[in-house]
Amino acid sequence: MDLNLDAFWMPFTANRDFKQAPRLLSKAKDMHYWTPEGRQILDGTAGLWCVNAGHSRPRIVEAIARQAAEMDFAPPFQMGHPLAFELADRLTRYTPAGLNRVFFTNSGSESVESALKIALAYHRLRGESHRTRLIGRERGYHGVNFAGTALGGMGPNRKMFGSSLSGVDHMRHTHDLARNAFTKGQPEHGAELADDLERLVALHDASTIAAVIVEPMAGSTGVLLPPKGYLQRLRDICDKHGILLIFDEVITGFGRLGSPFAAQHYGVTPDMITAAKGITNGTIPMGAVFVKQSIHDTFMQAPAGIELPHGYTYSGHPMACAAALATLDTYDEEGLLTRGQQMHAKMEAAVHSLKGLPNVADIRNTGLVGAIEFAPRAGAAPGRRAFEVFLGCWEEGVLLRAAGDNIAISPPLIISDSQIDQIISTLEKVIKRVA
Ligand code: PXG
Repeated sequence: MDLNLDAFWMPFTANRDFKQAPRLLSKAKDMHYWTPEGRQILDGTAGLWCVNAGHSRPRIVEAIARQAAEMDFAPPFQMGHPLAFELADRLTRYTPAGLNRVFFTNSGSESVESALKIALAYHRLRGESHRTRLIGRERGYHGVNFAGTALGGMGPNRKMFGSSLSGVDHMRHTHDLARNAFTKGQPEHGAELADDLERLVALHDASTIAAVIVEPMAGSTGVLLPPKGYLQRLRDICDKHGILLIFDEVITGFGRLGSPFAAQHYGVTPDMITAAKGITNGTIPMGAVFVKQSIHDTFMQAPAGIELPHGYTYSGHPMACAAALATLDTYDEEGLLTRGQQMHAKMEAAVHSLKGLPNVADIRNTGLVGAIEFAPRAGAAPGRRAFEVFLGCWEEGVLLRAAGDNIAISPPLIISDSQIDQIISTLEKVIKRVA
């Protein structure tokens, strides 16, 4: 193929390495991708944790095409179009009770920024404008905009960008190989790490803290499940001190764990949920913040006028709304938002069968998610071994994702038993080969 690769500065990519040996995808259907040369690749990552119903599903394709012809765009400020209202209303059938107000964005990063701004504005409207501090957690990922970068807990993503945002602090992460390695499902140990929030309250005073944001299950840093009791303890501490709790469900939303949201899966209800990715099955960029009605109502009691000076040109874009409604129809028709529960045992047995292979330091799983953690290779760059496993699987026709020293498995929720077996047998072969 005669393709000049120079101009496109690729995101989160080792551009020079990639352009030496490109990995290109040009077609997709259901569980598979194809390369421009026609090689078939099994999608073990649902694109990038977003194509939950599988690729190029007819209902969604048709809805997008129909909407593009019907009305391509409508201005979202001081104007509206019916699909955005229909979609917001429909989404509240899936969110935890009480989180029934919806603010639309175009990505996970924008959902995070929007939720944090809503938190600050909420406290201000209640006469608590001193609550400006925001708390994240080590090994968290909240996208790439300034607040998300500051609140995230991945060193390499932060170090290039100066101090980014002041008034931010972090709790410790919950990953504890010494106590929890090779746990199936939620780890037993670590609920007490939620008490880090009490320590931060003691340090900064609760009256300065606006919100805490955590991923209920951390995805990008290698699938870190919450220890049993941890999320409830965070909820209790937030309640005690008037701090808003935000669950970043950009990855866990829309069925990844076997419930519509991780909040339901773990039985803990936050004050806001940030979402994106699976909302449109990855087809048209869209994100959303699901907000407790009581928070929203605080804004509606303010003096008349624009209640929240925030929003995007493409908030509630008609094509994204059409794609999302068709996506929800597909999820419903095929029971995909709870399929992770039925597939959990199969997935668990499959990934844990890799225990004992060379350099496998930990294996984790929940719903249709798995992770294999490798011991770092002495003297090599961090994550090198996992990256070589990723490359090896790609050569063998399976797309997985390297995240630091981990390989993450997050297939479309339509995956079959035999396709799970294909992922595992490919991994077994490649792990044995990569020393
Ligand atoms: N929050 C969370 C929890 C995420 O996982 C974002 C925010 C940002 O979303 P956008 O749409 O702005 O990219 C994400 C994104 C990986 C991987 O390999 C995960 C994400 C993005 C890219 C790679 O795990 N999640």
